[in-house]
Amino acid sequence: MSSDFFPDVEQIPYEGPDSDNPLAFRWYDADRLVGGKTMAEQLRFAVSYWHSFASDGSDIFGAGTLDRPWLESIDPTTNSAIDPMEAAKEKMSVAFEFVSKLGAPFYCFHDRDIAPEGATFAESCRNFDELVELAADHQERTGVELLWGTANLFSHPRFQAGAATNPDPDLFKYAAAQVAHCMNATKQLGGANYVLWGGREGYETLLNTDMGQELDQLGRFFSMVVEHKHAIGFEGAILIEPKPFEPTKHQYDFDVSAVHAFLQKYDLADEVKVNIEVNHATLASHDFQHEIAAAFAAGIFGSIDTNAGDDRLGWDVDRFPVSVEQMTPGVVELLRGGGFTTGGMNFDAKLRRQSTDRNDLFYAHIGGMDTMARALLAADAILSEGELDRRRDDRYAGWQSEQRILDGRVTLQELHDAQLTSGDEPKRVSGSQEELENLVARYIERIK
Ligand code: XUL
Ligand code: CO
Repeated sequence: MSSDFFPDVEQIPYEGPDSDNPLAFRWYDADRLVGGKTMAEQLRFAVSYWHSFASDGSDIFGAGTLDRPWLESIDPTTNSAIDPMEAAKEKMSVAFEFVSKLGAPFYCFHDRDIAPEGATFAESCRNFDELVELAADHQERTGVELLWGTANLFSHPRFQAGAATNPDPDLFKYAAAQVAHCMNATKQLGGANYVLWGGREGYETLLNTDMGQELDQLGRFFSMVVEHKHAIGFEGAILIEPKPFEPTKHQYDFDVSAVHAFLQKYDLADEVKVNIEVNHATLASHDFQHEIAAAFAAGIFGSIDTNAGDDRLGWDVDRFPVSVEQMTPGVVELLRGGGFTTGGMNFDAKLRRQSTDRNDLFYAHIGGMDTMARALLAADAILSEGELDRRRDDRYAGWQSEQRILDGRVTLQELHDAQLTSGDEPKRVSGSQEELENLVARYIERIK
């Protein structure tokens, strides 16, 4: 495949809110300063290899619909078998063509997205290494960087009972080898982070599961990852991506709080952070903004997989975000926490199965990037004007003169005795939620 898989698209330009050009940004203006950084630096967008290039739109009811010739096994023009390594190279050229024409600064991948599995582990490693070399050349040529790498420890049937939490130690060993190899490659490609999503680290039934044993295995696995990070001198962050269920009925890294408790138990809270996915947050019955705030409160915020769920569907639909109203509160929490350091926003989002034109992939990303850019502008305006934080600070103002309670210098009995003598009924103050919601709505309406 030549580098013109998307022949009618050149560089996607920024044209401003009045533009009707469907192949232009209306809000994402990479160099525009927002809150002291450029939009590109604030949002750190990444294209996800798997949904965009390694998936053909198939679902459990039907075959793939998308135009992804490198995923075919037979070449329809010659009727001959397609060499999977050649196909992987074509896929990579198209991926870099797309990311650079889009103008996203980053991409991210699973090891198996970029290179085919071999007949043996050694062959899989050789396949992967060859494509990693090629990725290094493409990165160099286009300036696109790697936000994160991750190992796919869930697609192959060998992982049917999990990877690190598998009852069979041979699977733990296999997964450890695969993660070590993928971490080495991520370092080689200058990746800013390394992600671990517990693909099948969970269970279907307790009738055959020793939960304590599995959690200890997972704790040891993550410790080995951290030890390896230091051994190879990888400077990026290690990120766990919480998800409450799917594919297993119960996933161990349920949400940010479960991951934080887990990290504390296994003494990893200073070494590992979280990669928060919007649709995983909503599946866990949280708002996206809840998970961001929980991560900052615990000191483990890392990165964001941005997408959107569907109010009526209780599974991971991975839609591209389209609602500024829905995304703004999450970006408010992101900015309140100080924004990204090594992390960024990758689109863990996929085209709908009927979106079969090549340019649909551009429309999807342009819409997602414009939505997040508008959410950034609204969040920045809300926080710079300061009313929201002033109101929040006012609610806690009483604590300024009661620090001794938080410092542990007052006992429960002393508070009891003081209450007996003062006898005062605490004053009730309005939470003003609706007024604050209207304030946020005003900022969203006025984005310029
Ligand atoms: C699955 C999911 C993964 C991770 C990376 O729900 O979110 O694609 O982001 O393994
Ligand atoms: Co994800």
